[in-house]
Amino acid sequence: MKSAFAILAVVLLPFVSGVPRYAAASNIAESVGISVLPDGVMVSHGGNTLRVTALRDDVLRVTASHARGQFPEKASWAVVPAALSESVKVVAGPNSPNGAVGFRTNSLQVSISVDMRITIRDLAGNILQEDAAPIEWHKHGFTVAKQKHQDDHFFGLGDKPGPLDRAGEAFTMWNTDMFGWQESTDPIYKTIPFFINFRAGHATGLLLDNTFRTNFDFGRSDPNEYTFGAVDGPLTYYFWSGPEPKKVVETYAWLTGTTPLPPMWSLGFQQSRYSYETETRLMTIANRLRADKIPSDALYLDIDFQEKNRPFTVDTKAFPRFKDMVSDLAKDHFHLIVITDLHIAKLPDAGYAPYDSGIAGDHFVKNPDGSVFSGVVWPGPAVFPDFTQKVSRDWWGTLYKGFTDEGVAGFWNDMNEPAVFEVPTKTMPDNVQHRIDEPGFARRTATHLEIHNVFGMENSRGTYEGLLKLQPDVRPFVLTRASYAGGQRYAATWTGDNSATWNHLRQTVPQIENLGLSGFAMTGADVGGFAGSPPPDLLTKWIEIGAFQPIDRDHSAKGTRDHEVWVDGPEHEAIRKHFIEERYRLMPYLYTSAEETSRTGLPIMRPLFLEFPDATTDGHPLDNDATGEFLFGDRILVAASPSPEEVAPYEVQLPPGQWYDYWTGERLAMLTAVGARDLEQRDALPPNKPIYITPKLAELPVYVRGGSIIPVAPLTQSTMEKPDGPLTLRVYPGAKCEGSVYQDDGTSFAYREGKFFRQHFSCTEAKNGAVTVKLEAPTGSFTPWWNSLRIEVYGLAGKQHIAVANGKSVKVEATTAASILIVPAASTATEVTFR
Ligand code: NBV
Repeated sequence: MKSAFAILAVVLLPFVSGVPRYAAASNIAESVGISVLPDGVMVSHGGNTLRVTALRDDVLRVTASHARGQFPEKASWAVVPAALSESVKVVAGPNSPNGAVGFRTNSLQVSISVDMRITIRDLAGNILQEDAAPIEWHKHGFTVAKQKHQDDHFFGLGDKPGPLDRAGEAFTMWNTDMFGWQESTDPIYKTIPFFINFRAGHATGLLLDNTFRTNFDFGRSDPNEYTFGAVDGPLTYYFWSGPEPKKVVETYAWLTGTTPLPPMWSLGFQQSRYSYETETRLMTIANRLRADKIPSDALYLDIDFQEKNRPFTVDTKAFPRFKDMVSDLAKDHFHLIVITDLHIAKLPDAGYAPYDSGIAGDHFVKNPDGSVFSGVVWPGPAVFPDFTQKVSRDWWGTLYKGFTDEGVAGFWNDMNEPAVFEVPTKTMPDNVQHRIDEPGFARRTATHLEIHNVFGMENSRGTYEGLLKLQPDVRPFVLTRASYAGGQRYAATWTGDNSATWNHLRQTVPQIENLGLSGFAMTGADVGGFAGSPPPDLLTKWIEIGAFQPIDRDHSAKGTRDHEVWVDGPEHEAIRKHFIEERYRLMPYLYTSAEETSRTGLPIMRPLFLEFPDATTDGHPLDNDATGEFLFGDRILVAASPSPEEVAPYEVQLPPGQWYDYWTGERLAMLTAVGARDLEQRDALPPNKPIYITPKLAELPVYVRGGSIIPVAPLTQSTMEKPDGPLTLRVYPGAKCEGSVYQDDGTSFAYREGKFFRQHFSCTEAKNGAVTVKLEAPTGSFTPWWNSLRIEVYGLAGKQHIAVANGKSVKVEATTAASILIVPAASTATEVTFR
């Protein structure tokens, strides 16, 4: 199939749609048809047809039909309708003498050879992507092969374990319940068939929108090619160019949606266990968290809180005052999250409402003979909602009413790959029938082979949309284990059943980063590890690092030792508490990052190459050298050890530019080391010299990018508590110095009507060392909790004792680290110069 065939000329074949304009005589048996479309081109040969159209100037949609079959339906579980219906006019041509046809947009040139290989260039003529072979059609599936260069790097693909850069690896997409997965395990829970190709500082994106079992090979089989394909289903993919990696991530969000603004409490520390089995145990945990002043916001109930593992029930012997308990917890500023697995216990005539109402409404997945499919999971024999029917999702959503009425704040959708016990495939049989009844899709029945990978996403969608109906002005919090591309619209996620090992702690960094690049900004890994019992030092280090990850949830499996912050005595507890406290101080910064995510799709936890694509001289991602490092938001760099169990010093490689020590505020001397003087040229600096860190249990190196203004709050014990004191702005002078703070009520949708508070800040550093901090006039109608701003300028070495605010000179407080001035919060722009 891969041999290129020679065609000397082309003829026009009739097309049902499109505007044929190009024809030439053929002197060979097989002919090629070309149809020029307003938004692209269609090429046909040997019964196969390829259509490449432009959704935007920088976004292409490629789709193909095989053996005179029909084009795939223009419907998608991943791509949002608004993006799917976009198109731009293109300019046809140039068509080359060798038969290649093409078109041009305002940013891309597309050329399709007579054997239907696509080459995509930017307007300067640089090749961005090039087919290495014609499409390989299999019995039902296909493989697409692209040219790979030695310096190609690949990111994304969701939760796949292993290194951040996926070059040289191969992967399968098939959502799988994988208890105790390891670094080399594939597949695990999610299918996010999207990757970023990064080469020499330039990035492109590709989403293969096919829900069947798909595969990706980034040069593992052939170092000169990368391939992707599916066993069945549509050949439809989207290609887009950055060239900045951030732009690629933003465009992925344009295609598949963003992570919605989460309730603020979900960014607090979360305590979980499989399981807190009684009310007494749960309340003991809650009370201890408050007594020991461990800031925290959420507690979880795992499957044992239910009556015989039956979803949507409560074991009233173990939880006799469930409603009052939830309300007691709420009074103490705890939000309760309960598990609601999708497998409904098969209990006819037993008065179990989820089963009875599901049967009455015909909401369960069926066998080919029309009987309801049943499989064994936690409750024993169970039935499974048909989440690809909107009406069944709507019904599923109503099941939450009891819990929302009782004040339960969040819901956890586990086992939704879907997991089925006692069968070798660990899931439903391939031939199980799902009904697709969904706006935008043709109504039809599909086998499990097609629906398996979207089942978990549609489960979490049913939960999310159901909660919105029950409580229209409350931001839902849903945690899902399985999902598909676009699933970030409905749920946060976690990395499933990891292990209590040092390697799994290390693994949290690339895994959460790749999930963030793949749309899932609200992600965490079970802190301390799920399977196995972490030794005290491991748990401590994990709590330190987890404090800087988007979802910070301590969780553990049955039979493992206790995991809570205090279990290893006062010394460990003090260290752990210190880091969780720091997370709470950083809550204004974290919440501002989450708000940015909800608009742009840029993740909260970021790999270095996202912010610093040009950090290395040869254009490889700096992350490949600095494997423990990650960015928390766009400004704070956490330099965890690349081998967290090691005692020897490790190397921290900071991206070019000025950096500050987060803990001390000290301006690092790296600039002087490379002799740079011009402040404005800091971005173009050569690599910084490495810093050597001797690992210490109580310490985690954290740095702040020069040119940042970080909003920080007085410590609280939960996000529900009003901070007492000013909002602190930690100002770290440097190039393009800026920052912002976003606030709202933290729970409702009133921000959509303008009830938010947003303020931008900037700073400039004069040659004489004076630093001017500008506070722009805030926007929005929400009144935040602070009345004053405490401006702390770092890196001034305590020299600045005078500040000029609104034309008046005032004495500032100077510590060894910072010059500090408190100013009233104002509704107009304010400027303060420290000199
Ligand atoms: O519901 C129990 C567990 C849960 O704690 C865990 O987080 C999930 O990933 N669940 C899996 C099912 C059983 C795992 C052994």
